Amino acid sequence: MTSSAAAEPSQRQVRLETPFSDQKPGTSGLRKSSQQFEQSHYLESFVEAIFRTLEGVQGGTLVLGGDGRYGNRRAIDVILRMAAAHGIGKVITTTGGILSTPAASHLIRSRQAIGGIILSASHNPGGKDGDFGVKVNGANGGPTPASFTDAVYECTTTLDQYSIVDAPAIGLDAPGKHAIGTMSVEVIDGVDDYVELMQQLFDFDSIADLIRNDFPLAFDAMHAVTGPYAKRVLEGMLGAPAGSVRNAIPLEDFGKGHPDPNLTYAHELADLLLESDDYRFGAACDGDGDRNMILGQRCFVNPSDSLAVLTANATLAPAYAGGLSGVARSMPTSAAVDVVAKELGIECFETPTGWKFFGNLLDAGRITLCGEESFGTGSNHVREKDGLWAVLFWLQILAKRRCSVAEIMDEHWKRFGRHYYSRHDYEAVASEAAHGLYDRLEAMLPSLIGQAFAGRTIANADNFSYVDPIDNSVTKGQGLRILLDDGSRVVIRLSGTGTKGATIRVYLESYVPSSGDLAMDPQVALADMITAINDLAEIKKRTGMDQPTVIT
Ligand code: VG1
Ligand code: CO
Repeated sequence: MTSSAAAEPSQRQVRLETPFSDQKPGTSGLRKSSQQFEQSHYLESFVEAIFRTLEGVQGGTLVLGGDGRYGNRRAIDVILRMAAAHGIGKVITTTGGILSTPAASHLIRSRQAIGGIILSASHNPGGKDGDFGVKVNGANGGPTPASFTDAVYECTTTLDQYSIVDAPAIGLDAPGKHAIGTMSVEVIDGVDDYVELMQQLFDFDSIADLIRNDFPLAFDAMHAVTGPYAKRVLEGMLGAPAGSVRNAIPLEDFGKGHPDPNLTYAHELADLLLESDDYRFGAACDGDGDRNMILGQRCFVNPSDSLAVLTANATLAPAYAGGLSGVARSMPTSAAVDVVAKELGIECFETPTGWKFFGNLLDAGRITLCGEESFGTGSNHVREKDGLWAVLFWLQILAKRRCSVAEIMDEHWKRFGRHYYSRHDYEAVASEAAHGLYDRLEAMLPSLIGQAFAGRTIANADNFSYVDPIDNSVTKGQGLRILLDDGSRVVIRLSGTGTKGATIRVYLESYVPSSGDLAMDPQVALADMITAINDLAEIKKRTGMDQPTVIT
């Protein structure tokens, strides 16, 4: 452990010639290219607005860390010096500045911090030519609500100066206690507390026993933040052979990869599981460690199904042995979990896209598990989705049931029926073309009701809006829904996390009861709806793209 004495910092007010006009956070924090973040005063402007908006700054504790991407260390240095200038009492940061999003959420809660700043653009590529991002979490450990991020944005649009102190950079190479003026800085290992929490939730002995008995697994950390966490847990504690965790060292540019755990960007892992019989289990996490992809031998688990399976099998994990209070899913996530909730007799909520909408339900104890179709699952153990937690949950279920992933899926569908589901992403579409497509479809919605669509009839068509059941806040414009008379549906949204042009997301879902054909390829099962929405929304014509960039 190292320690350094309080330096004598000198405080400066830095004037801004003109405020920035583009610091509006999206679905999950402010995401821009690394180059935009490198403009003079750009990061400082956003951080100043955060400190002016966050409650409890004077003397409060702040958690700070990131996914290790290019810009992480510089941002930590700047934020530490700005925190000192704003009267923060203590900052908890981590060795190498490495801290996953769920681990940050846990630290905020366990250390009674006023909140945290997480440096990540999540699943977006990193490096000098990639993206950087800043997320702010509140005292409950979860993403701050729109009322907060709107206030931060407002503040940036008129900002004329920011405060910072001059002080030498704090060494992040080893745990230690430091100070900048009267503000203390504690550098801790960002993995320790998180691992302890996982041990409380799951039966590590039973999982270790599974892994010891002919259960080869492959985990792809995608050169992002989960490498050190997965190495410690899977190889160090649960006995997976060395090398089971791949791409385990976090790199500033993620090895030039796209740290998004799906079949396109994690195709090396997908090939290992889907094209060979060498592994029983495979998983990957994203840049900041909150997403997960689950694979079995020749079996891909759709994230919407994953949430349903975890819900149906929750009592196999010690943390959830007493049952669940309720569950929630984002609107575009399939209704697979709804069917399970109904059978369990628990509440099921439908929220807009983005983890911040689960916070109130979790805080109020109304839900225990929640998830999104975008490879995000989590529980009330933190206030973020949690990639490695989901992997351990699956391993826990497999350790108790001792069957294959494919068998779990087959049995699940035989019991509950199957929600055929797919998401088609059209990435980096010219902004005007994407908005034109969206606006045109939105204008058409009222006239669609009663019309034929993919051999069914459109029962309803609207733009999803949400009333939070806890604080009654209203969130409008959350995605265009075309609901068919047999329960099938198509949803179209524009992404709020992309940084290049616009990304159109098309979500397709169709339910087959347990008596129907449960073994189809989803692209085949949904083919008529795919054609129908292409025609209706003129997707090919307006984007100039024959195929989606990513199909999940
Ligand atoms: C996407 C996903 C959404 C997720 C968000 C943040 O948002 O669709 O479900 O919550 O990313 O995920 P959008 O607006 O691009 O569709 V991540 O792992 O920041 O942390
Ligand atoms: Co993420």
